[in-house]
Amino acid sequence: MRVTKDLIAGLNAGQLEQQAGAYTHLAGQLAEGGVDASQVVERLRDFQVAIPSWALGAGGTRFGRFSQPGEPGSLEQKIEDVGLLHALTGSAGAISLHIPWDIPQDYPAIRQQAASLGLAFDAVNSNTFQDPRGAPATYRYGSLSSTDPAARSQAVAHNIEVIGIGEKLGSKSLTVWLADGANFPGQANFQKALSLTVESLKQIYAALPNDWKLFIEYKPYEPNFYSTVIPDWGTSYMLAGECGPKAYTLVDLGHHLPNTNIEQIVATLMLKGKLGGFHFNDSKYGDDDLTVGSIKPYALFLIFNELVYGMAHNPQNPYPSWMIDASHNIKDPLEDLIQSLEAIREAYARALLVDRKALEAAREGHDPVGCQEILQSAFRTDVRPLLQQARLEAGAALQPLAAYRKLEVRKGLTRERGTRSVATGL
Ligand SMILES: [Mn+2]
Repeated sequence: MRVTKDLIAGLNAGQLEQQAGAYTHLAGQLAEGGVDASQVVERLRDFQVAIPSWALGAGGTRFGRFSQPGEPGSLEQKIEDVGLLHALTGSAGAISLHIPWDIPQDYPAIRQQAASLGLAFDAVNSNTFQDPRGAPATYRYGSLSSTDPAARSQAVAHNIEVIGIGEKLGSKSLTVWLADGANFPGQANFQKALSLTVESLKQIYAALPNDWKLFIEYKPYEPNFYSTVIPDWGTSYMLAGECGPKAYTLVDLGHHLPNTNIEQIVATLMLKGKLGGFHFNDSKYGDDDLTVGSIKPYALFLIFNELVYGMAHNPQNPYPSWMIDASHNIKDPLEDLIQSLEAIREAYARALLVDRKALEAAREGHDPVGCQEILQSAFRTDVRPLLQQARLEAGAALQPLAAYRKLEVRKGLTRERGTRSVATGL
């Protein structure tokens, strides 16, 4: 199924006048505060977020999984889904593959399909949290940190194989997330586990092409509940430093203990030039993988406030790689992703509206009330006309979710794929 530019233009046609009015009104208000709305729109248009191949089927919990009708049953269908998202939103211009769930059979055909939908290949993700079918060694007691040399070398070899697959697709980065850790006090020798992890990561790093980056993701708990080998940004930062200049920390919003000040972590990493990648989601208690912006939109805005500052002031930090890492148990995954993409751009737009000169002056003047007013004035702005303008200019839908429903995309996909198609890998 394909959503063409003509279909979208047809849906937009009836809303053009209303959009022009809303945009002109907001642009006028922003101009009074010295903000050029067209520049914000341009930044929004350029902001592309990768969709992971595992977010296109319904997510499960350890209690069960409820499939959606018409789930993508192959890599080609997953790319097709991301193409649909990109056509509707103009902001999902990349796909991130998970290996071994999505190993391509025909590389030129896969590349050609993605290119025809305007999609690039983002970071490739390795998997050493499940035992590969028929593999001689087990990850039951860890992978890169395992005390079993066979498990370690199998995990290192897998990561190097993933780099090779990514090279054939045009990816430029590898994301490593380790499930390694311990469930009980005394189970693991912390120092030994960390040392072995460094050693393994260095072997993977040595196989990294020159123009690639290694992203090291951290997580405080789960699936292990007592300790995790890379539990926090500090450990990830240290490991990245030990590997070398092509290694970076990856921040996943759900991989923090409740109430962690994530925006401060972002600021520190960007100052040090080590924020490589970002995984968006939202959560109430743990790694809940809920729709971005559904629980804590103000926290997301504060994070973007630091990202915007960092991107403007920290040339030592490369442009981060953006990805959504969320999947839900009961929502239609494509609707869920449209909502997430909207929330990300909304937070970004609001952060772009922060009056930084006034904020800095209020800080210097030791005026916490003024600082709060400046931040919240940007946060309270209804930026939807800016997001809509960015989509309009990109040939995407003014109202992506409404368009998705009006075009009955899920119905169309179900017709093509059947009601029993189950997303591979989940
Ligand atoms: Mn993640």
